[in-house]
Amino acid sequence: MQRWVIHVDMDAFYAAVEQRDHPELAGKPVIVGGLGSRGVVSTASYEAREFGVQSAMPMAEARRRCPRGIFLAGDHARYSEVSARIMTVLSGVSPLIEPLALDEAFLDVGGMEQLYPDIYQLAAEIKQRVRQTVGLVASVGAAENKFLAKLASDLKKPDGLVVIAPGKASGVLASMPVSRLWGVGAATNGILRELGITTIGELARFDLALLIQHCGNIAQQLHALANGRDDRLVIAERPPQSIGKELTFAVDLTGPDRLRAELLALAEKVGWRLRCSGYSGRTITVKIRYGSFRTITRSCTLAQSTNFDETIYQTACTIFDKCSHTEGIRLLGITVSSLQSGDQLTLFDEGDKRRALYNTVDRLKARFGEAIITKAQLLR
Ligand code: TTP
Ligand code: MG
Repeated sequence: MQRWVIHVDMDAFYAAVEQRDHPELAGKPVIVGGLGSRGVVSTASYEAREFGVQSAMPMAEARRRCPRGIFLAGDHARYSEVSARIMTVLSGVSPLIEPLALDEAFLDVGGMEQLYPDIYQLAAEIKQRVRQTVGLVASVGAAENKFLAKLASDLKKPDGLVVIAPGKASGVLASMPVSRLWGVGAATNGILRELGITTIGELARFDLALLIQHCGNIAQQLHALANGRDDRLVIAERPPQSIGKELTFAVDLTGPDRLRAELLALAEKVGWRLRCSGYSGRTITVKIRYGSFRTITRSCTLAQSTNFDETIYQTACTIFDKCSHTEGIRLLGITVSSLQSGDQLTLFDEGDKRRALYNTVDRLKARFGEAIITKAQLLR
């Protein structure tokens, strides 16, 4: 069976999220990073890259190169949320997904030939699903292994789609500098240069025994990569144990209405996180820390797993009502555990209607941020 690995990497990820959420920034040089005197650039939109602005560059240098740039501190919670959404879309393509960073992942798609006429169409479908769901552009590379797939996703950025067909790697690699290989830093680069090796093609043809003499342990790996060989497997991420959220209040809270409103806000956040990451769970746990710092956790396990805000909220209220209310409360938390992949299963029509409602709500949240829509009770 042909091995196929796909690598997905979002274009100018942080900057693209900012441009998507603030349409007035579209087409402009947007630079996200530390705005303090010693800040560095996290990323720059492709418009800003034309001015020579790059990741990891001191912000002061970026301002010199691009005085008309729009400089933003960024919103990391938001990027994580968008990332979770992207990973869920990718998990829908193949359960064998290995996220590498917020904006990139490997997918093992070997054996999916029956579902797609060819690998190019599968890669195109992934780009389209990501664009439809989160409104952002991904570059995608497909090849017979991880190394080549990652290289491929980078070849035609932005908005790239490159397939390196089996056996065609040497043509792509030949003239690339050896620094493109994993494991080649400044030191190894120096050694290779002394051996007269600057391109991957030269390294691929170099005598392995001689290379081991000069580079030691890493030689074999480098030689294999230079020849387009990479045996590493795509390792699927293990599902999380639980998903939750807790909140410490500025002053200790009392009064059932106020505390129930906090539970509702927490339930809404936890439900959204579950749905974003494609899980539902059966065990709901409420954590209470009283003003005296005494802390208790109480759980309840449902017959069916859920990721619906209301079910989480109602269960949390039932648990909460059974707890002591003689002191003010300093912290409240809700956690959902006993997780399983996928949606709440339900045999009733009611579940389908609610699912449809959540799909609409979640599309709005994914597109415009978590705060765009909330329960009327929470609008105070
Ligand atoms: P990258 O995928 O390396 O960069 P990018 O998505 O911004 O641009 P492209 O892939 O189109 O070249 O990194 C993903 C995000 O990680 C990036 O948007 C910001 C963050 N990041 C940093 O915070 N510091 C860094 O030095 C780098 C490289 C990335
Ligand atoms: Mg990227």
